[in-house]
Amino acid sequence: MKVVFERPKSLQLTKTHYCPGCGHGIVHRMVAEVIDEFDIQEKTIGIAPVGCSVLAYNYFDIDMQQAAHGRAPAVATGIKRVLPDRIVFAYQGDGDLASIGTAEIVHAAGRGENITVIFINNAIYGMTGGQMAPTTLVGQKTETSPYGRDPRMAGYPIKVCEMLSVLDGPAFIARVALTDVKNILKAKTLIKKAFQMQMENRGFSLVEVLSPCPTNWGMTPNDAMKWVNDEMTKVFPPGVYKESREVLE
Ligand SMILES: Cc1ncc(C[n+]2csc(CCOP(=O)(O)OP(=O)(O)O)c2C)c(N)n1
Ligand code: SF4
Repeated sequence: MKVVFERPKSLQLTKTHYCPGCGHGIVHRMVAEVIDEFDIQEKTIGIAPVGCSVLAYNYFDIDMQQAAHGRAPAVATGIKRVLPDRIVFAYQGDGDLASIGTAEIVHAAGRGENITVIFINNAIYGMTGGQMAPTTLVGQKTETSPYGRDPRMAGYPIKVCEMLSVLDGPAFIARVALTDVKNILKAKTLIKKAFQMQMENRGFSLVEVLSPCPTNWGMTPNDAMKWVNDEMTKVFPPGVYKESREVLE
C-alpha cells in the first residue's frame, strides 16, 4: 500500500499533552517536517520555552535545551555563537516572548543574531490558566480581564512583527494564521524560509503563528479556529513584514 502520511522523523513517537485543537502540535509537526526536508536533524538545536510548549524537548527528536522564562533568544544566541555550524531555533509563546522576555527578543533581533524564532501567539497565557497576555485583544475576556481587556487599565496588544521589522538586524519577519489548510501550508513555507535564512547566514528570522487555545478561550476547536480568522487577524495582520539584509562577511 502506498504511504501517504507519515510522522516526521524529527518528531518523537509519543503522545503530546496538548489539548484537542491546540496549535502547538500543528506547529511542532511543521517544524519537524522542515528539519527533515533540509536533512538537518543531526545538527539542529531547539530551545524549549516556558508555557504549554515547555515539554517540546520531549516531542522533537533533536538536541534541545530548556531556557528560563523569556530567555530563549539569549540561550539560542549563546549556542549559535559557540556552535555556528548548527541550526538553532527558539520556540516561544506570547507570554514568554512578548512579556517576560521582551528585552531578550528585541536585542537578539537588533543584533541580527543568526537564529530562528518560532513565536506562537495565542493571545493568552495558556499553561498557567488563561491570564491576560501582552497580545490579548482589546475587549477579550481572560481570567484576569473578566470584563474584557480595557486599554485604559491594561494598554493595547503588542504587535511583535511590526515592532521588530523596523530594526535593521532582522533578515526575515513574517506572520501567519493557523485558520485553515491553505494557511497551515503557508505557515510551513514561512517556517522553511526562516530556517533557510539562517542556513544562508542572513541573520535573525522570526515567524509569528496566530494559533488557537480552545481551552482557555472557552471555545470548541472549530470556533477557536474561526476566532483566529475573524478576530485575531484584524489586530495582527498576516504577511511578510521584512525580507532583506545582506550577508555580513
Ligand atoms: C517571571 C515569571 N513570570 C511568569 C511565570 C509563570 N508562567 C510560567 S509559564 C507562563 C505562561 C506562558 O504563556 P505563553 O508563553 O503565552 O505560552 P502558552 O502556555 O500560551 O503556550 C507563565 C505566566 C513565571 N513562572 N515566571
Ligand atoms: S491550554 Fe491552550 S496553549 Fe495550552 S495546550 Fe491547551 S490549547 Fe494549547
